[in-house]
Amino acid sequence: MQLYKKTSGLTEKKTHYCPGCTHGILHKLVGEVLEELDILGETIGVAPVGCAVYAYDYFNCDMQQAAHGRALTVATGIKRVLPERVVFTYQGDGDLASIGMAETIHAANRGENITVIFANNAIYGMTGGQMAPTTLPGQKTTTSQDGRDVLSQGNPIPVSEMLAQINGVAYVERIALTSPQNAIRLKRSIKKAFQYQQEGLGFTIIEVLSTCNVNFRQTPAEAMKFVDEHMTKIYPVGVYKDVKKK
Ligand SMILES: Cc1ncc(C[n+]2csc(CCOP(=O)(O)OP(=O)(O)O)c2C)c(N)n1
Repeated sequence: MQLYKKTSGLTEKKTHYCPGCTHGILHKLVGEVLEELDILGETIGVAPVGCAVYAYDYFNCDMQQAAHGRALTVATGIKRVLPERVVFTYQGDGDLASIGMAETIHAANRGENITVIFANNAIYGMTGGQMAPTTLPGQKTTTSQDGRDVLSQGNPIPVSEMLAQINGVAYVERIALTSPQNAIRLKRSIKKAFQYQQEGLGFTIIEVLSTCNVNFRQTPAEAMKFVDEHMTKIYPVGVYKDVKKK
């Protein structure tokens, strides 16, 4: 009896992700949703700059690469030219909330009918673990070696809370990808976001609290615990906006 089958939503290419990193699991969940909704042939994804830069090699749908932070601008162009296509961006927190913050807020404010998969690992993973706008207070990174000091470096940016205030936004949820149960919940939410897009309801974003065990200088298990015990305190999980539940 076959219990598990690799999703056709991902290509056969082996990913380059570090052991313990959650990008791979997140790719798998998005791939499974695209397969289950039977939209692989009509979906266009936009890959970020960051650890997920090679997402264009992994998702088994049309993909476009954007410059760092510009994924939502590129996705806007694609969606407006091809409104019948399902369009998503896949972005890290440096990409979406630092260099790309203006693009993020304005795409949301315009109510672009796009789905955003936002991997928030509280750090710049690809470039060696520098502090991101999402780094936790006191968190040590290569550019905050004594821990993030909020007096000089500001507080972590709460992306989901901020975007939930914007009229053009249809659905915002934050989930921690730290257990099989949470992965099941996350997959349900990703599916809902794509379905809202299919219904033309507007901007949808799923913020995924993720691990970067290598740059956290932790084991994969410790990194999961860090997300559950520390990240979720600063970034509480939950649905921040759902236009269907007013
Ligand atoms: C215009 C520009 N500025 C800076 C960089 C360097 N850079 C590449 S990836 C990255 C950070 C990526 O971090 P994040 O988006 O959080 O993704 P992660 O790698 O953690 O998944 C930076 C600063 C770049 N490639 N282009």
